[in-house]
Amino acid sequence: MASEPAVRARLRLAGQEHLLRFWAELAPGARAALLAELAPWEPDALRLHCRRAAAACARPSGPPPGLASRLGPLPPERLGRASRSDPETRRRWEEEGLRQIASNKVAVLLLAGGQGTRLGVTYPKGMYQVGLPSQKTLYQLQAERIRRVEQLAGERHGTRCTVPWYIMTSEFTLGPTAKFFRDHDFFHLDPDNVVLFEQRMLPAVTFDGRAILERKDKVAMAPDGNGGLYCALADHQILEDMARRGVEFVHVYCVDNILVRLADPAFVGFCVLQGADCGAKVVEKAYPEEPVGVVCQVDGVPQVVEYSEISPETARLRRPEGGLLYGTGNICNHFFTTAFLQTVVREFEPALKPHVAVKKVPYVDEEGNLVKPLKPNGIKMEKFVFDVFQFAKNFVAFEVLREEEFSPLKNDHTAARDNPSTARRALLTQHYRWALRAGATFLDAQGRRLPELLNLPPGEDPPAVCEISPLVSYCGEGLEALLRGQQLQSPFILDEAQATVLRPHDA
Ligand code: UD2
Repeated sequence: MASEPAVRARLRLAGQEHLLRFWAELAPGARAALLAELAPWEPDALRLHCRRAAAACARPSGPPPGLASRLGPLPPERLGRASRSDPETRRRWEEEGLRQIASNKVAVLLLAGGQGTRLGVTYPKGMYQVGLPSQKTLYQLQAERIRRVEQLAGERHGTRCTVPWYIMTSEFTLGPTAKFFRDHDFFHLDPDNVVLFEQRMLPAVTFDGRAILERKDKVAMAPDGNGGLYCALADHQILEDMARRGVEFVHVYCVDNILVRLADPAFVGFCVLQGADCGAKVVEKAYPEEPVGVVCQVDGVPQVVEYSEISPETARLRRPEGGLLYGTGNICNHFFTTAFLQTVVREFEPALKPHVAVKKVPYVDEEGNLVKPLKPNGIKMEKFVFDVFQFAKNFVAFEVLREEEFSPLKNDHTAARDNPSTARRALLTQHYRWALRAGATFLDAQGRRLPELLNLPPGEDPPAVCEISPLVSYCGEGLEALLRGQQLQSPFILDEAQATVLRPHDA
């Protein structure tokens, strides 16, 4: 264990000796904890981090100057459209995806290191449940979709296959996530195929470049952004683990989209058949200010411009035929070949530029009082997962329908959009639609037939409550055999037990 004088000397080199200013009054346990936190920091790296943060923050906020003139929409040949392709083409993509899954070549990787500040919960977002009849959490829905897609691929190709689940956590989310999975018996997945690993943390810094103490014995730290993935892959030998399992394709996704299709065979198949090394699933943006990045080109190179970095004027530009010029919305669902990830980790990671987020960071003042600032006072530096797109040799985007695949849970109940109610409604509306299409009708508690509305106005709840377990249907498949001609009483849960009751038995 490093000694206090040694750590102090290193902090002095980095210009951060103030982090030890309460040393004299700390108890032995607190001293040890603080030394353990500070000892691994390299003085040069710490100095550079603090300087960079202050310098980045000193630059005028808003989009980088001149960005608008360097932007262009993604050329059509890079964009596949799931909804506008003929059924035969879609079938080919799906077949290819299922074939790769059946050969154990596909893994999913969840980015779950975020703090979920906007949702306002103190536990990891994946543990949140939005109030579905089944009371399933986001993690459970995801686990069940993995099991179902394994089953679909296995049945199609007569094999037993595995889609390993890699979960990137942070200091905030690792412990509770690991416990939650253990407490829920890994949702019946083999624990060997659920790999949790941790991203790095970085100190939050004041506007004049000083790391912030959140307690007398603790530095304010924040995860290094979802682009911290690439360092974390190297830190924990995740690509080596993938290689051992024979994984060649990885679906990377963010935790909060209740409709996420894990290892989506159509997306994977499309990317593989296009020979892509890197891909992004997109939806048409709902409105210019929607908080999703825009998949586009900067100086002719495919990239994502994040919602925080595009100017309102650019975001509002329209095509001559209507529709947003930059309407290709990133939904944080990415495809990577493991070969591409290896190149990124080996060569390109250091070239990723951190982005600046100015936040309210609680701190202890000179007298040692805890202060909860009312205005932003600190800088967090984050890398973005999509900033590696620029290094791809063959980048493609895959457009899907929002109502089928995107409803993120970002905010608490007080917000108008992307909150627990909108997420719950999106899932239940989708399942109601699937059931109607499969030929079911719904009755109310008194046995009266409920209206059948395939096109509900936005913001309206479906006339009947219907929840379909991902273990029964991954994306609406297989329901006709169970539901055609059935009169279902709302609320209706189609889980595995119910499916057994409904399944036609051979005479
Ligand atoms: C993300 C995308 C945005 C859009 C939107 C759609 C990025 C940088 N931005 O924005 O373009 O696609 O999602 O919903 O991807 N995370 C970590 N470690 C961190 C920070 C975040 O793992 O240090 C995870 C987080 O747990 C979540 C995902 O990354 O699963 C996205 O993070 P977010 O919800 O903060 O991103 P958001 O909504 O600003």
